[in-house]
Amino acid sequence: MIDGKVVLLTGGVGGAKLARGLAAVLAPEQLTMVVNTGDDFTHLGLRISPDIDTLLYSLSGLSDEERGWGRAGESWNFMAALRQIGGADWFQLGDADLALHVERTHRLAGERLSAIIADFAARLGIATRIVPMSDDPVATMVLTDEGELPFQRYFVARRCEPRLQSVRFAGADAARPAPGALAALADPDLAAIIVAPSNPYLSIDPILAVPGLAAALRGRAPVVAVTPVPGGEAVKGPTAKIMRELGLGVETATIAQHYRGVIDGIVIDDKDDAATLPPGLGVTSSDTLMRSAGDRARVATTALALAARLRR
Ligand code: FO1
Repeated sequence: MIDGKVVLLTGGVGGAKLARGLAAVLAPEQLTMVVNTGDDFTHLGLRISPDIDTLLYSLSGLSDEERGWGRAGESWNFMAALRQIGGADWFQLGDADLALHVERTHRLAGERLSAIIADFAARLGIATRIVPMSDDPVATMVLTDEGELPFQRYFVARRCEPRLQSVRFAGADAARPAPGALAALADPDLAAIIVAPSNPYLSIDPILAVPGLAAALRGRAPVVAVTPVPGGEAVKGPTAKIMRELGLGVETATIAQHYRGVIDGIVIDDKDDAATLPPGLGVTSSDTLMRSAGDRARVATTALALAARLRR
């Protein structure tokens, strides 16, 4: 496999499959996941961290695989009762999921998000480190033809229907990387940094927007991305729609161009054309669709093998 430590940069639903693949093929102490928190927001007084929670549920086997977020076998009594008394019902909070948000919000009065998540992960039996990109608040804001919308208003309430014009990450300039993220990137044994096939514009860019993190990525170990648009199609979610709205070609070459200066290599899909990629990148090709545990492990191994090759 690969000797040394691995850092995964990831969002939620799109990245969770590769996260599971890496967790399956690496020893827990080899892997740190640095997770987007630009989607985090305060709702009904509760602090919600969707991408972190998606990883917590995915890696502990509690996730609803069909929906992609939240817990399997969830009940919705809270939402029904909330609706009855006129509460905001555009964002679904399952009864069991609610425990995570209530406890996180309660503990945030005196603790850092990264410490709380480390504790949740340990209690859910997850040995891999899950680290928020920052303990400081960063809020993804989407400028659309309907005006500027906070991320969850755009993504969930408006189902990504407004035409996207640009994205900004409020608070990112002043955000410091979470200590665990910096420590993982400064580890002398670091062998690979993998960029998950999450939405580049909404899930990975917020991580890269945290100033100290972007700097800490450079020159440490090969950075390898996995395409989120195999064969020019997004597997799930709005990546393809957003790319079209930004006037970009929906293809892996556009993603490689977007990550220029950040990545050293890219795992493209067998359906992609390597000839269209920017020169100078390490490239390997695979079937990148991850339907099964075997697929997830294969894509993880492919990305790690490319990083190992680029390290030599
Ligand atoms: N996504 C939805 O499309 N609708 C929801 O009602 C919703 C609720 C929700 C609650 C907790 C949580 O952790 C995630 C939730 N998500 C929901 C998913 C999430 O908001 C997005 O998929 C991510 O932010 C994008 O990565």
